[in-house]
Amino acid sequence: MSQSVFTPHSKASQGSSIPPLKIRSARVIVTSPGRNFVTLKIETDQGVYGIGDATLNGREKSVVAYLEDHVIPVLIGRDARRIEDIWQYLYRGAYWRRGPVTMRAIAAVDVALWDIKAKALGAPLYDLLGGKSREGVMVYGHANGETLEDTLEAVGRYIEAGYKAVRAQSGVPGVDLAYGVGRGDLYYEPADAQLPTETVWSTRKYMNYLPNLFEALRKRYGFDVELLHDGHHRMTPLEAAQLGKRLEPYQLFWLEDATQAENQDAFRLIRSHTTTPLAVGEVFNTIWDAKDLIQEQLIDYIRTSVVAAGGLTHLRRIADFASVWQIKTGCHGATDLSPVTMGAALHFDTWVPNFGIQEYMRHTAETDAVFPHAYSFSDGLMHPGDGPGHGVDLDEALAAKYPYDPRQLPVARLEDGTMWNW
Ligand code: EZ4
Ligand code: CO
Repeated sequence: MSQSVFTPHSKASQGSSIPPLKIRSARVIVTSPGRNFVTLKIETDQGVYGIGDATLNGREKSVVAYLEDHVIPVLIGRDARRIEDIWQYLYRGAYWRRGPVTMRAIAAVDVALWDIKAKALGAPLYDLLGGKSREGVMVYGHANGETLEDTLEAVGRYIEAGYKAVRAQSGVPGVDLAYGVGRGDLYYEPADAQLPTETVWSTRKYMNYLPNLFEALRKRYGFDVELLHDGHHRMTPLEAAQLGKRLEPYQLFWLEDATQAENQDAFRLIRSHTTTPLAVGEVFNTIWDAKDLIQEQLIDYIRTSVVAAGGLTHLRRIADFASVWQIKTGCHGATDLSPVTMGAALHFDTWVPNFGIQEYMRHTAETDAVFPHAYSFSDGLMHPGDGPGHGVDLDEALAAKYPYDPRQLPVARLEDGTMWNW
């Protein structure tokens, strides 16, 4: 490490409004209050600390190793104020760029550093990003049911609870364990077993059924509520185009992950056949995954989250790039993203000019207790809180009572046994 670049008391740092904040320690805490979360805590010599989320559902320990073996050793002694430089160091300096493990590790550091800087300034994180652009963050909840009637009722409960937007997923007749259908009403959690649960999928049965669900939803609840749906990468591009067309009368807010997203070109075909708005990107981890989708305006919402895409430093770069084509944000917010990511995302959403919507799946009471947080929900909107930092903490003593519980996400096969996209 070059002293001239990283001396905490260098001349360049004098006169700054924040005193130097030398990173004294960084630790990874794994806890499982209902599901697994990986959290990074960075402490400075000034006593200010920051918290970042590094959870990668079903692959938690790989990020723990990446952080402990390769990231934490190079953080010690650095000036926590230099968020951008540390981001560039971790991204460029690794040589092996991108990927879900690397970018989640970088995200955890980045979010913890933004938390530290905001706390040191005594400001809510949204003020560092550029201040409030709105009074509240519109979120969508997850309604699901085994049958069409169950799903209709579940959507009704969200509307009654004040939600302005609801994602509807339903069991499909003839398909066991369709994506998005929980065993309890509130806490859908797909990572359910030590070895992946095998599910069987039929796109034909799904496509025959889904338009009936949205027809029934519009009949019962009208057109004021926003309705969303997640295809979870199951359709081919042409099937997705057909489904998008058939859903047009029901005016969805978006159809998410209509097809697998590795090949950005595939969305050109879908786009050329349907005006149903398209959202994609919860599995993306850098701007490069979405570059063509954005600059060819093949999507309407970019789903990439703070934890997946290297933290706030990179996510805001994606959002700014998307804004040129009037593409809005729609951050992933499933329960496998910890309350730390939820808090950071709500500060981002409060600032980002091209905000679209934020996914919000409620965490269990045990998770909420382990991660005390300032954010709150009222009348369909969420608020990040106005205290310093991102407003989410970790109760380490309580976290220690919930040891790691290895679980993996399911897999999907077609009816003839062919491996498919879960
Ligand atoms: O399946 O986060 O839109 N939300 C989703 C999620 C994902 C999980 C995977 O860990 O698609 O429910
Ligand atoms: Co999704």
